[in-house]
Amino acid sequence: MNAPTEFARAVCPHDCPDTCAMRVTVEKGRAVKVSGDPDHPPTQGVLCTKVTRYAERVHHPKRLTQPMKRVGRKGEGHFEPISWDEACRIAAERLGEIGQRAPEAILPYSYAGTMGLVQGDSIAQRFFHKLGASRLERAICAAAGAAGLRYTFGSSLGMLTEYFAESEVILIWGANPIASNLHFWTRAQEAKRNGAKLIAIDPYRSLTAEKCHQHIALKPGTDGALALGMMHVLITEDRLDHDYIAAHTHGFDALKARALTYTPARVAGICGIEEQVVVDLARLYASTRKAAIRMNYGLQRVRGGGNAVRAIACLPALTGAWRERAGGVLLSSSGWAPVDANALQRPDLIPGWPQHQPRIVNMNQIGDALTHTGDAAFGPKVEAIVVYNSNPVAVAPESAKVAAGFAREDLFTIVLEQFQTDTADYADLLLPATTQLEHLDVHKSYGHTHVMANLPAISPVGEARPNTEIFRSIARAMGLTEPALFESDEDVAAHAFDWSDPALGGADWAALKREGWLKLNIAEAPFANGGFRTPTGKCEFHSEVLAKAGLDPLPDYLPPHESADGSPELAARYPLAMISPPARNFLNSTFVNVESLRATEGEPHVDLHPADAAHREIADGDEVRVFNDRGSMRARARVTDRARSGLVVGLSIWWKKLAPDGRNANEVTSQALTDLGGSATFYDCLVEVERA
Ligand SMILES: Nc1nc2c(c(=O)[nH]1)N[C@H]1C(S)=C(S)[C@@H](COP(=O)(O)OP(=O)(O)OC[C@H]3O[C@@H](n4cnc5c(=O)[nH]c(N)nc54)[C@H](O)[C@@H]3O)O[C@H]1N2
Ligand SMILES: Nc1nc2c(c(=O)[nH]1)N[C@H]1C(S)=C(S)[C@@H](COP(=O)(O)OP(=O)(O)OC[C@H]3O[C@@H](n4cnc5c(=O)[nH]c(N)nc54)[C@H](O)[C@@H]3O)O[C@H]1N2
Ligand code: SF4
Ligand SMILES: [Mo]
Repeated sequence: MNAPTEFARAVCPHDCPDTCAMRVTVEKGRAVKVSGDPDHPPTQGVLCTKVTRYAERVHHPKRLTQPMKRVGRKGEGHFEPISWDEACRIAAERLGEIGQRAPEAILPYSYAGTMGLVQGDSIAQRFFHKLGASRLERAICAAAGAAGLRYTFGSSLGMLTEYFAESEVILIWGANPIASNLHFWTRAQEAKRNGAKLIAIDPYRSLTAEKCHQHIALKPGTDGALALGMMHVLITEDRLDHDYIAAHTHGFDALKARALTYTPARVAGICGIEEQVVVDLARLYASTRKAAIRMNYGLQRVRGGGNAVRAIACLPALTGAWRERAGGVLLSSSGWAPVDANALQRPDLIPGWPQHQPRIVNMNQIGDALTHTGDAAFGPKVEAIVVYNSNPVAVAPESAKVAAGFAREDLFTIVLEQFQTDTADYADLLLPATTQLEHLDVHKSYGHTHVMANLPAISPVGEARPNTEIFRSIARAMGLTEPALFESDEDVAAHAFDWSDPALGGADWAALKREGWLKLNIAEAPFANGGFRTPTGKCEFHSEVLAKAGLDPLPDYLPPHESADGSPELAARYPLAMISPPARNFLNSTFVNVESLRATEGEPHVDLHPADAAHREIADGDEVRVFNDRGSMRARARVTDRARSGLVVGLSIWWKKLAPDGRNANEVTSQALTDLGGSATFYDCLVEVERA
């Protein structure tokens, strides 16, 4: 299957559903070219623009290549090089001392700089578990949606991407695949050429929405209501698959009673759209079983995000779309891969586990956590933070608080990074990490159903080390002897999956390494005959698990925290809803420092509707100030009807220090959480805009 190697085989490590297979051309020890593997079915030989530039990033002149310690004041970003021995000695001394006295005062902070299971979640977790450190709730992105799927299907499961090409109707819901899920877009276009109708549901006319047949520009955070309104039409017009409902769902009568309260007229009012749009959408959706929904995470970054995903996830079971491989819904496919999280992360290493459970800090509230002085409820003040695979000073909400926390002189901060990010500026110890071309890893995907192996293509640049090796080095310097901390990357990778799971078809790590990827065995129409992974084995419209937790067992619409319905007083002062979804040429805050990509994005912009601009005497191209009680940022106004009225859109996530005013959209976003899953609410944010 795979050609012999004049190239090395790698996997795109980024937090993107596509998890592309890459070919790396190496000359004299340098990666000179990275391209999409034509043999890998999901990749089809194509990488996105950003990652085509991966070699430029790997050999970028500003790569961190030596361990460094802080010389100036916190946050100034002045460092001097030291040896690895010295760096590990300092880290071991401080973490050792704090760990003896108050282990929970140590907090790891990480997210998806790499999606690799080895460099992401393995030795690092084992290390912090062994110390008894605080645990991090990794909920900055997808936790509300994951919870919505878990309560409805039992896990993050959905339609197989390839069959969207055969769908007749595709709802692209809270998703902007041209920017953030390119290989799905290819399938959607295939379907479009075959006559499928594409509908975007998005408050903003995104790059994707403008290429669909219809764009439904609802108010942000109102998707749950729209889904319930669709159900109202499906039920009152009897466009239901009664057999599927009887055999494979749980709680239809209760759901029906709930949905009947969401008349199209009521829903139209909540969503800010025409009543007929709700009716027509439901009718179109029910017109074929080859009706597919591609949700994405954009719709769940609001208070009601978990419920909205749950409501939408119920739709294919009502119409029986699951009977077709080209019908159903996909938000994440990650639950199909039999990852052995316990083997990777070893929670059993926690002293006193499971009776003793160290506290959990939600990463979305890192601003509050780092500025908390400690009390009985919170536990000890955070004295040390170790950041890897993340750039919280740029990406976490309510940035002023985050920066204030990191600026604490009494906080010991270690940052493992490839570049000197906004967060790295606050480090006491800044440790150089390898990139995907320099280390070994193993991947699942949340957009397709292959598992993949990434083998190093080049030696580490400078003195950079893989995350795993950095934690092993610190553990050694601390005198720890737990064997699990010193397992090789290869051994960790070999145990990343439960190889006895039938989805892996009897393969093993050696086979995965040899082949580069393996397609999981999953039925083409995975829920045609039920088989959901919930307690009832059915698609749970009504969830006993939620009921037992004292939560609403049925999906519902919850108004955003910050909206005229949710907080009228706030809405009177800050009438505009701001969303800050990803810019096409950045990947979260990664790539912002690659000059060619930053040049394409230009400078920070905010898009606002002509009526909202006129009202504020703002002209296209004016410099504006976006603000609320939490903070402010400056940007260049683009006056455009891409943004529906009442909406402000600031494509993100800029490095603060590369923005003209040293700020980004997270100055105004809030630390409030979603209904389910404790997720971030980046798109639940009221602001005002004025000419600067
Ligand atoms: N180029 C690029 N690709 C990326 C990323 C990147 O930064 N850049 N980030 C990666 C990551 S980490 C993730 S999580 C995904 C994110 O990508 P997606 O999951 O697609 O999510 P977003 O881009 O946050 O939002 C998608 C769309 O939802 C819209 N939206 C915002 N609020 C609402 C709402 O309340 N309702 C509805 N219906 N729509 C809403 C936005 O306007 C946006 O057009 O992409 C990944 N891929
Ligand atoms: N306003 C606003 N804020 C948002 C969002 C939004 O849409 N709007 N999106 C949110 C979402 S969906 C997400 S997922 C988060 C993303 O937040 P993060 O996961 O923090 O993502 P990045 O900003 O890409 O930062 C990842 C960092 O990891 C580093 N890195 C990559 N590989 C490695 C490695 O192997 N080792 C080490 N040590 N470092 C590595 C990269 O250099 C990069 O600086 O941001 C969230 N923040
Ligand atoms: S960021 Fe996504 S689309 Fe781009 S190469 Fe990586 S996996 Fe593929
Ligand atoms: Mo994300």
